[in-house]
Amino acid sequence: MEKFFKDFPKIIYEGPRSKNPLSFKYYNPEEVILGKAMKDHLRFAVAFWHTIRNEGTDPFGLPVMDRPWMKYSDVMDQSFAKIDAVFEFCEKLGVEYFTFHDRDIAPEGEKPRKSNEILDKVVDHIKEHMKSSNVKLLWGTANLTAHPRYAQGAATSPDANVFAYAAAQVKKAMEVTKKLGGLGYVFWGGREGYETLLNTDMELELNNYARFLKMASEYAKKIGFKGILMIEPKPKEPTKHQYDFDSAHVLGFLKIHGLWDDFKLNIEANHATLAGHTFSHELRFARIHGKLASIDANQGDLLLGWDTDQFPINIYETSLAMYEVLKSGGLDCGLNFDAKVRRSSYDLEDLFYAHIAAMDAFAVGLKVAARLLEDGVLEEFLRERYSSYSNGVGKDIVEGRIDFEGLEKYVLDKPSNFKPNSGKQEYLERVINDYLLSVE
Ligand code: XLS
Ligand code: CA
Ligand code: CA
Repeated sequence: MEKFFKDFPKIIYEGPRSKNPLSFKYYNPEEVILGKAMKDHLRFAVAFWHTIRNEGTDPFGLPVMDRPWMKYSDVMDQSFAKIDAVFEFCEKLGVEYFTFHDRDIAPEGEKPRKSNEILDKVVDHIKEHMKSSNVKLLWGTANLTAHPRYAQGAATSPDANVFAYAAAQVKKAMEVTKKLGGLGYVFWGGREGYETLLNTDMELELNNYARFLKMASEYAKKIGFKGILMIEPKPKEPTKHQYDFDSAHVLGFLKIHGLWDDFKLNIEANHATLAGHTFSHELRFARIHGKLASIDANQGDLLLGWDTDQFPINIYETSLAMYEVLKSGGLDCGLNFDAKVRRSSYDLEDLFYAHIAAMDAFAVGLKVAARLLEDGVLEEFLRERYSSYSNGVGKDIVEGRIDFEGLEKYVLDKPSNFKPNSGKQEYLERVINDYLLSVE
């Protein structure tokens, strides 16, 4: 078996003062934080489509990255080499999980039956690697966006034949995910949306989307898949409007269609900002509803209006993200680097630099969030800010013991110029900076 990363050392923790760019300064996998090893809090995953498949093409440019595992002319040889590459890369990096779409790992055949056979061969190759490796599957998914038959959607296609193709593809992808012991399965509705309402039966499409998801959830139960089924919100791109717009849309959709207990959420940072929210907002909304299952860890560029899928290096963001994760009691799955190196970062070593930077950024985030929680600074502030709901009229409101008439009576003879205490935003922002600046 060809070794693709033989020129690189195993990446290890060397501490903040190390000058070695191929080492972790903060990610110390076995270090225990709040009673759990860092690696178990974070459960990092390498995304197959970006790290292994991406060759740096964009709408204006040809491939620019020489990836030795892509050089094989025989498609099956290439598929096996890509699997060899992901295992070798994860092992070098000390990342224990990866994620994939069915079509990332295996090409499509001339009929779905043939596609399934090809996929099975590649899955057997993955299983072989898993026998001697620590590397596991975080989650699997099906690519329902690339093939021309999905140009107008998959489960929300105007054509019932396409619905059937998509169902068959997801059925197989779920079987394969189960076979590989995936912790979850992701549904991302990339083309489940519309370009114009003029040609769209929105009511039928939404109902069909719900029917599709119900069938998927029933099939998961039928085959005994124990992983978490997740929907990944994204507001737009490739379509103008996507039905799984953001956490709130998706959770509302699940409620309306009786799917609440069947799905949780996989939140991606870049999709949050595309929806006009912060990453923390999406995590918070998922978390307070008990629906935060996994994270696609990346970041966007606020000056660009599309999904740039950059490696997450902003420690302010990773700290607030890990705060939500800890408050949620951890993730069912983990942190998947749905991120790609920039087109001009075409060396193999850039793949290492990118992942190392991102892993360190989340390790810092974890440390900061753990200290914030231990010290209870934000909790204490919130307790104080909302204290009027713990007694008196506030308690009556919260416990449903008072109505409009009672509330009118309560305020009628109070001075009109009432004003609550200051929100102290700048004070809190400085507190966060203090924690960031004192991380070790
Ligand atoms: C695309 C999505 C996609 C999902 C998996 O924007 O992020 O990659 O994570 O289908
Ligand atoms: Ca994603
Ligand atoms: Ca994305």
